[in-house]
Order: sequence, then structure tokens, then C-alpha cells
Amino acid sequence: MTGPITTELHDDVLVIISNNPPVNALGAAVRQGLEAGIKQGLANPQVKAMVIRCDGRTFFAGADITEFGKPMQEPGLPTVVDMIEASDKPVVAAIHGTALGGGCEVTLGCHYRIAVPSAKIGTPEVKLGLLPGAGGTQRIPRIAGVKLALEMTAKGDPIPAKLALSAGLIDRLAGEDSLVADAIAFARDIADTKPLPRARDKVAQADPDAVAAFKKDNAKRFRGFEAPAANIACVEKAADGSSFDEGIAFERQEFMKLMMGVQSAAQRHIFFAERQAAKIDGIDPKIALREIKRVGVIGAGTMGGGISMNFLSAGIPVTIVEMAQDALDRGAGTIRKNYEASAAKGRLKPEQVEAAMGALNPTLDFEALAECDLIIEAVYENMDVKKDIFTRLDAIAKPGAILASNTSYLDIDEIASVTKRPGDVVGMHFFSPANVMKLLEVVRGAQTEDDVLATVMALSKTIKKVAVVAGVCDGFIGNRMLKPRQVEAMKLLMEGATPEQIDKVHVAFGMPMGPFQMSDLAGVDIGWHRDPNRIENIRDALAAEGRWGQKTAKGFYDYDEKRNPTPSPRVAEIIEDFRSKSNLQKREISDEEIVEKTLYTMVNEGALILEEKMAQRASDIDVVWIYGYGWPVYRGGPMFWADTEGLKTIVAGLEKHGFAVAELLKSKAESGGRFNG
Ligand code: 3H9
Repeated sequence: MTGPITTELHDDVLVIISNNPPVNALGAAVRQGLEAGIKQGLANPQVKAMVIRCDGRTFFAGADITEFGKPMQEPGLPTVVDMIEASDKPVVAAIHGTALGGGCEVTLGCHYRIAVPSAKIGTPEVKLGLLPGAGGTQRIPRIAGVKLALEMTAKGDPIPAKLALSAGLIDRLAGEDSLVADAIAFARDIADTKPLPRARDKVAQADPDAVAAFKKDNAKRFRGFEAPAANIACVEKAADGSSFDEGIAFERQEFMKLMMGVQSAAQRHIFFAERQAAKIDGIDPKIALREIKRVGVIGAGTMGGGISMNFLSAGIPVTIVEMAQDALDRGAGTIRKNYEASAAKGRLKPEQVEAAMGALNPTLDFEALAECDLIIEAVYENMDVKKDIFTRLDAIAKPGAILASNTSYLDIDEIASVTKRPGDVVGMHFFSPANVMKLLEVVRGAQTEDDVLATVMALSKTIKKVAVVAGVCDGFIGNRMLKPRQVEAMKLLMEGATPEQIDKVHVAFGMPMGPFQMSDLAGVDIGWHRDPNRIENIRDALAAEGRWGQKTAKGFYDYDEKRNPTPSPRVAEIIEDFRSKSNLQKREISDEEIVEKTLYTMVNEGALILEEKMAQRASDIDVVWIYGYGWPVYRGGPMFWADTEGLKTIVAGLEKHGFAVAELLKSKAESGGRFNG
């Protein structure tokens, strides 16, 4: 046999092997090869049993997502899975790495499954806005019950081999290094079993209480998404007394609905966008990287502490520097407290907490940074302070050390200019809380060396961040686009909208919170303390009255002890006051106008960012908004969303309100183009 599938005959066992790097996706050639391999085993009288295994780093990681949306080549995956199951010679799946999606479904078509202890199996299709469409929703409940099937399909997190073993999804564990031999021996052990166990023949017990509880427990997580409900409905169908074939027909119908929908297109877009973001245009992917053995962090506040945790958790020692002992102790104490809280929730073992803390070197000695390979400055946003720090760093850092600033909007080039090594300077903009938020904006200065940028991008993967390259501009990608949204939201208040109305539109859109809820969370007083006598706008007026947001239990909203917000009559008065001073007439504002003014303007800013080459590609902007600001993944990020709205609609909406439309947006709209693809 040629192509990605080959076979090996081991006396009476035929081993069917897939070699389709990088992740053995089940593309057309793999499906055709599997079909041919099974036929070969069935036709050869010497063969008593078959084993399906994969070469490389993982068992099949699922259907080939790049084939979605293109004409389907036969045989489809459901056909292949059915054919394996129908075989009257036993077929054993030998699993290592991750058997995901269609890969998991292949194992469920097999009569037996053996896995190495480190393997994981799962059906993550829901994360692509889909459901397991090759029988997974019908076979998992029949083997493992409704409860686990709901968890696996509607949430999509893979489960470890041990749990799969106890649930019947795996029959035997192999030695970590002897999978092939153990699988062949297993195949011989069960070669004569009659009748063969087939998932389709099993019966799943309905469990309406479990379904109701599952829906209730996950209502918040599933808000706005279509795919979880479809997964749940399919699992329910598997246990409602319908035949297996009826269940499969229902699964197919629901799968096709999702596959044709905008949400799945958006979620698949983000899957590839996230991986694309790691690629730096114009830099050789094989460029030699700088070695990062120890990281230095300047500032042990919330940001510095969170940043440090990323490296400590990845096993990279951190030297953290502060100016005063109490601040240093507080910072190190917070890091320990955070780790201990994770341990209390069972996410870390006590020895992991100690290992992380043991790798932290808190010090008041700035010169201790001399031994670090990467130093990240995380002090407050003040250009003079940052310049001073970089001047001092330049004097002590070892040659080749990368000097990074965590600034969220300041000019990296100006910071770099005070050093004799601007090529070693880069921006690393973490998002708060830095140990939790996945996004990292990596800011490429005018002189940042290629290997510095490539090293930081690669390191971001080690610390489990999704990194995006941004150019030097005010607010980089994310905060720059936030600005028009905030400005327009404030103007709308003056013209007659309420904070509640604007926030409601954003939450209904799928954002975790609206602009005013966000202000209350971040602090209405940000930037106001510099000049507390100034009362130029509604925000200043709120800050001057101590309405600083959640921290003072009042901001744009009033808060109770549980931080539940209620509309504030006082805020309404303040808004009214400013409105009358500005001679503005209050008018009805429609939800549509709120969308056009606060969201279309973000798209417009995104287009300017692309025009100015401050982002490498539109999908990078989408990644920033998904991972940094909670943009609903089922809308695929602002630029993907603009494509689905239609760029002509966006342009018309902007023009209607007199906004200057970015040239790139205008030209794409005129030519019928899109930002993505
Ligand atoms: C499905 O199965 C539907 C069926 O139920 C029904 C059918 C009828 N296809 O993530 P990495 C690429 S839906 C095509 O960086 P890692 C990826 O783009 C599928 N390509 O590696 C990247 O390419 P590049 C359900 C894929 O080690 C490269 O492989 N399955 C696929 O960090 C390396 O990927 C899933 O949703 C694919 N299925 O993580 C699983 N998967 O180098 C999706 C990966 O050009 N995959 N690529 O950028 C994953 O979760 C991770 O890739 C995995 C490895 C955990 C496997």
C-alpha cells in the first residue's frame, strides 16, 4: 500500500499504520487507506485480528479540518467507522497521544481499545462549533453512559486514559513504551471472541435528571453557543429508545446544521487563526533562538507577580525585583497565595507549589538581574520611569539579554532609545490577571532583532500564551481598538442612552460585560488621580464623587455586598447635568445605533491597524479580541464578524453616522472582498 496508511502482517495479526504528520488528521487519503487496510485484513485468511495504530506524536487527532467546506471525498468518516465496526474479525485501536474527535470515533468503531497511560481521548468538536459526526454522540453514551457522554461531547475536554478505562472507553492499558507489542498480544487474546462487542448493539439508559443538572450547571458557559445544545440533544437521542440508526440519522442532521452555520465557521477560523498568529512574516521559522534560562521581572505588583507565575509554572526560574521590602514581601506572598489556592482546588500538588516558589528569587538588588536572559519591566505607566529603568538595565544586563517592557500603550522605540542595544528591546504586553489571561501582545520595535522577536514568540508557547505580534502605536492592537468603543459609548450617554442599555447590547452580543461594567471593574478613577480637580466629563464627575467602580461599591452602577449591579439614580442625574450643560437634546437611541457606533467603529480602527501594518493579518486582530477581551468566539473576532455582517453594511453604518471610513475597509467593501480569506 502507498500513501499515509501501510500495513504489517505479524503472523495472524494485521497492523494498520497511519503516518500522516503532524497529527494524523483523518483526511481523504487516510480514510481511503483505512478502508483498504480493513479490506485487506478481511480478505486474508491468515489474519485473525487487526490493530489500528498511528506513527508520530499522536493517534488520529480528528477529521482533517482543512477539508471542511470543500466537496467531500469518499469514503466519509462515518462509513469508515461503520466498516470497522462491521468487520467480523476483531479490530483493536492502539492509542497514544490524543485520540480526538473523528480519531476517538475510529476507536469507538473498533471492537477493543488499548492505550498507553499517558494517552487522552476526547471529542472536542464542540470547540469548533460542531458535534462528533461519525457516530460519537451515539456510541459514547452506549459505552460510557449519558453523564460522561454529556461532559465529553458538550464540553469537549479530553479525558485521561485511566478515566476512559474505568468508563469502558478503553479496555486495557499498555506499557508506556510497549504499545505495539501489547496491542498485538491483546489482539491475539481476543481473536476468537464471539460475538464481537459492538457499541451499536449496546443500550444507553436515559438520565433526564443528569441532563437537566448538566444544562443548569453549564448555562453560563454555554450562553450564546449553538453547538452544546446540539451535542446534548444527540446524547439524549441515544438514550431515548430510538434505534442506533435513528440516532445516527439525527446526529447527521444536527452535524450538517452546525457545519453550515456561521458559529462553526467562526470557531474553525479561530482554531487556525490562533496557530497562524505564532508565525512571523518575513522571519525564517528556523532562525536560531536565544536561550532563556532565567527571567527577571521588575515590579512585584499585581502585574509583575502574575507575569512571574507564568514562568515559574513552566519551570523557568524568576528573579523578581522591588524597591522596598514590604512591597517585595507582599508580591511574593501573593504569588504563594495564588499557588496555594490552585492547590486547594486540586489543580496543583503541594510539591508543585514548593517547586514554583523555590524557583522564585525575590530581591531588592537590581544588579541581581544581571544573570537573567530575559528581563521584563512591569512598573506603572510612566515614560520617564520606564526610561530610567531601561537606562539602568542597559548598564547591568548581560550581552544578548532580551529587555522587555510590559507597557500597554507607551512607545517601545522611545523606551529602547535610551539603551545602546535597541535591537534587544521588545514589548511584552500581558493582560490582567497575567497568570490567567491567555493573550500576549508582543510589540516589535523599529529596531527589534528578528531573533529577539522569534525567541519571545516561541517562549510564549512554553508559558501557554497565545501571542500576537503588534507594531508600535498607541494602545497596540487591543487597547487601540477599545478606545473608539469607549469614546462612542460615552457620547451615546450624552445623547440619551443609559449605561444599562449600552451594556445590555454588548452582553446580548456575547461579550462578558459591556463598556460601563468594564469601567467599573477596572476602576472609573484610572487616570483621574493625576488631576483630581478636573471635572471635564461624566467619568471625572463620577470619580470626584468617589464612584470609582466595584472597589467603592459604586461607579456607573450601584453595587450590593455581593457586587450585584443596579442602575444608579445619581449617575442618571450626573449624565442629565452634563447633557443640559452641553445643550444636547435627549433622544431615543436604538440598539442598532449602539452596535453601529460602538462595534463598527472598532472594525474601522482594526482596518486602520492593518493599513498601518500594526498587525500582521486580520486574523491576528481576531485572536487579540477573543483571548484578551472576551469577544465571543462564536462570532470569530471583530474582523471575522465584519466579514459575516458584510463589509458594505459596516461601511454604510459608519457613513450614516458621519465616521471617516478607513481606506482598506472601503476598498474591500467596494470589491466584495473580506478581511479573512
Ligand atoms: C472532527 O473530528 C469531526 C468528526 O467528528 C466528524 C467528521 C464527519 N485537521 O495544535 P498544533 C494542524 S473535527 C487539520 O499546533 P499541538 C494545526 O493546524 C476535529 N489540521 O499542535 C497545526 O498546523 P500548522 C476534531 C490539524 O501539538 C498542526 O496540525 N479534532 C488538525 O499543540 C499542529 O497542531 C480536534 O478538534 C486537524 N484536525 O496540539 C483536534 N489538528 O503547524 C484539533 C491540528 O500548519 N487539534 N492540525 O500550524 C488539536 O487539538 C491539537 O492540534 C492537538 C495537537 C492537541 C492534536
